[in-house]
Amino acid sequence: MNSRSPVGKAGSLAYVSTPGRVADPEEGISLEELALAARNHGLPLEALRYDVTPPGLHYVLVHYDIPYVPPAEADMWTLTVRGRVRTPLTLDLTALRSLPSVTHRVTMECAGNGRARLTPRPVSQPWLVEAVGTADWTGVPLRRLLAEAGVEPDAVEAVFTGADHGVERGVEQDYQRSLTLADAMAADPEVLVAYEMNGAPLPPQHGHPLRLVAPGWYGMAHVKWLRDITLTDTPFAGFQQAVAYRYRRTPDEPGDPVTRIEPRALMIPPGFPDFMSRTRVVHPGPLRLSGRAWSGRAPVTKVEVSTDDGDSWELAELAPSDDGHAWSWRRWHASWTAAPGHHTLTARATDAEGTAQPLTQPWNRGGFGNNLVQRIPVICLEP
Ligand SMILES: Nc1nc2c(c(=O)[nH]1)N[C@H]1C(S)=C(S)[C@@H](COP(=O)(O)O)O[C@H]1N2
Ligand SMILES: [Mo]
Repeated sequence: MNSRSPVGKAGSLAYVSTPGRVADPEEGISLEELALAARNHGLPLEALRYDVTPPGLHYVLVHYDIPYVPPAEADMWTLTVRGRVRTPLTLDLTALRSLPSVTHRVTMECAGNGRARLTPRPVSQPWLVEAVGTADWTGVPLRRLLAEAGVEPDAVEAVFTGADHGVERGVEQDYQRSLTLADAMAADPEVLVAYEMNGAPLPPQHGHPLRLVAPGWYGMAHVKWLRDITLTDTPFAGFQQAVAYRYRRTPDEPGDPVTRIEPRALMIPPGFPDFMSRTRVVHPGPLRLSGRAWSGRAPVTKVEVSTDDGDSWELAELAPSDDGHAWSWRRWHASWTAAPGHHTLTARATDAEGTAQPLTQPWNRGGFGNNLVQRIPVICLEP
């Protein structure tokens, strides 16, 4: 594999992995992509029908190993809150559960969603469009915990550390991400330290027993297996913050950080599948096209649907916005009368900030934020 190269004596490890590799357009899927795809999984698009994604169907992305927490020890899991605070806290799960809790319905999406459709293709988890899910998360508002600890005036960021651990560019490290103090303390969207998903303890792959939930943010911000929150007086420069998750077109530029979820609409593939030809099959006549749309920047205000590969667009009907669920997807539908032949179906979301999904791919080296519209090839059979 050409993804490993020696680091010599400088590092304690005999190799470094090379993030940000871009596959040669001629190159087939690599073993590292197969290894990633074998442990992570997406949402089957037919499950877009559910308001809240059923257990096991929410997408999963883990960078390292899923930490093992013996069931009998979950209540003893401790979260520390320290750094630039007046009173450092150590809270076990029982203590966290005894604090006032809130539940937020949140649509979460991996920043790498859409990566596998890019040309050239960045070598990483090869998502098509399915790295998304919606859950009801219950926990303690982060701002309440920070207020309890007492934020020092010179604190600028909160750094979140997970219990999982791996190697990035030859250096052993924990999974860590930060939020600015303003984002961490915001009332809307309100960041949660969550211990329940859909009314039950978090499943192992979703962060058991504790995770961060940052509504509106791409997945990487929702730190799983959360064990420490440290307030710092300088911006955090860790790997997952300053090196990975940057919009870069060349390897050396610093790049803008990956933050909020770009708008996206997905259609539930109509009819039934012919996986070998990557086509959906429908019978002629009236059909209801439906799906979900979301944006982590502002509420979705418009979904347009095309049944002729983007030549013409029609407004879809959006389900009424549910005030209590501002950070979860909205249902939409449109009607179509299918006529025999080949068709390409597309849907396009626009949010309240006026940002619309692009019709050409927004390429970058990491393959982040590719919210290019979905295209569904359909064959309509003869009557
Ligand atoms: N500790 C830790 N937190 C993590 C990750 C991780 O690898 N380790 N992956 C992040 C990424 S990139 C995503 S997209 C989301 C996925 O959350 P889910 O698996 O619950 O859908 O978790 C985030 N939180
Ligand atoms: Mo992700």
